[in-house]
Amino acid sequence: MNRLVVVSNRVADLTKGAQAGGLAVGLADSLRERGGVWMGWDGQSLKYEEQPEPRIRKAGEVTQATIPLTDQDYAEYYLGFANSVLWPLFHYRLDLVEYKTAFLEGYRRVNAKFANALLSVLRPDDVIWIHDYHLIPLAAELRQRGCKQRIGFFLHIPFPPPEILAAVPRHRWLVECLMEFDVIGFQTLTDRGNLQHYVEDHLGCEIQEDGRIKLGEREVIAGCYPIGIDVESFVEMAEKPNDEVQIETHRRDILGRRQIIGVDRLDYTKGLPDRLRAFARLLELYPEMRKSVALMQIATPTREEVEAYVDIRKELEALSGEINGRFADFNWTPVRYIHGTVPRDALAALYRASQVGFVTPLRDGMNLVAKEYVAAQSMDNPGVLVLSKFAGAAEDLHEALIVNPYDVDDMARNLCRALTMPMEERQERQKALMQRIRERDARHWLNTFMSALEKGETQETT
Ligand code: GDG
Repeated sequence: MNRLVVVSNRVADLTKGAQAGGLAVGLADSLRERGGVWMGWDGQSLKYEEQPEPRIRKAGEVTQATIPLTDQDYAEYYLGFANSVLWPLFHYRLDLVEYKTAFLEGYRRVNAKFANALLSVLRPDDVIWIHDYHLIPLAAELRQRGCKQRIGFFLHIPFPPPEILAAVPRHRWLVECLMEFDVIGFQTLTDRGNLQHYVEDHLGCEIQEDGRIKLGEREVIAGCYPIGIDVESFVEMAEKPNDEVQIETHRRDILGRRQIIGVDRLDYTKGLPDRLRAFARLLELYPEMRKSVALMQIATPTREEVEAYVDIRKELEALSGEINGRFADFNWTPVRYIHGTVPRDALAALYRASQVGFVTPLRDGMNLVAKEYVAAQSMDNPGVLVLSKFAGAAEDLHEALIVNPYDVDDMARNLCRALTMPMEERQERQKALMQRIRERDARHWLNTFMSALEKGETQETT
């Protein structure tokens, strides 16, 4: 087996259990198993003239190589092009895109730095797997430096339709950079279809019967590889008793109360304001639900230096205060809004202790929280997943209650349906969902992507 070299913007700390962010969780699970090299930014911004050598550390079977960036890189590449242009654009939020030429320059500069740093680590027979929207030009930079290795790319977030992509300057260049990879992986068929339409319309490419994209002499595999979780380790974690969560659950049981749970990075793509409104609507439409159900929303801080994230935080704090002000009683708080990070084992226990998992992104590549919620349920008395139709996970998890995250009444009705669903139906749905997430777990994701990258297999031929 060739050595696997993974590259992503940040490298997760593999010695720690708690990681917020789907990419870190998905990759850490996969790499721990196979071993290899993981390269990325170390999270520091320093002042330097000459690019420093990557810092090398071992964590079990994984060698981590990290580099610092400068303040200017951080502002232009990370906060700028990646998170103020590509992130909103790829989530169909043209209204939030803030494009500046300096951002694009910073993006190219940092991708060149990543390429230089990688050169000192690479061996000729490595296979390289690059992750996410921060590093789209990296294969092109590596090719310019003579790299002949096979290089794959996985996009963790959605890929927008051509009309949306075309709103950003240099969109054609971005897609041409993508075409320098040997394999491009997407979460869903919709995302893959969007790229295919773009390359047919704008680059005059041909899509072959087996799904390969032909651009002149080059052939690129574009496939759909939905990311999964390490189901067994999550089940184990959820089954382990957690004293603090158990005491809380016991108190709720005595009072005959149920809990709806939401867990997200505090991001405007996650549909949080309308989620809170839907919960308030539930209490309005079904007064019998008052005092018998509460919403726990964990919102993990993220990208706090980008203005749109400051706005969403303020909006949510105001909304949860408003709902509590309107409905709370001396012994019942309808919304528990937690702006912070919860340890992973407590999170698993909280999912298990909640009768509804409420996952309502406006647009999401996959959404691992949906899969974690399913993995954490007990077959004896499972909870119900209420899931947005715009999460990549909805392409797979049909037995969830699928909702429109823009329709507050639809979400409220489905919350009520979830809270009153008979046991037999809950068990049937849980069984089917569990089977699906087991079939498409983290290992399956890694294996299918790697067979395309190492053996050139397309899904149409497997
Ligand atoms: C991107 C794409 C795609 C969250 N809060 C805490 C915490 N988390 C963990 C969750 C989950 C992960 O972070 C979030 O993953 P998601 O998939 O839900 O969302 P993104 O961070 O936006 O991830 C997404 C993913 O990449 C993978 O490809 O699914 O569509 O946007 O694992 O549990 N973990 C802990 N404490 C928290 O407070 N320990």
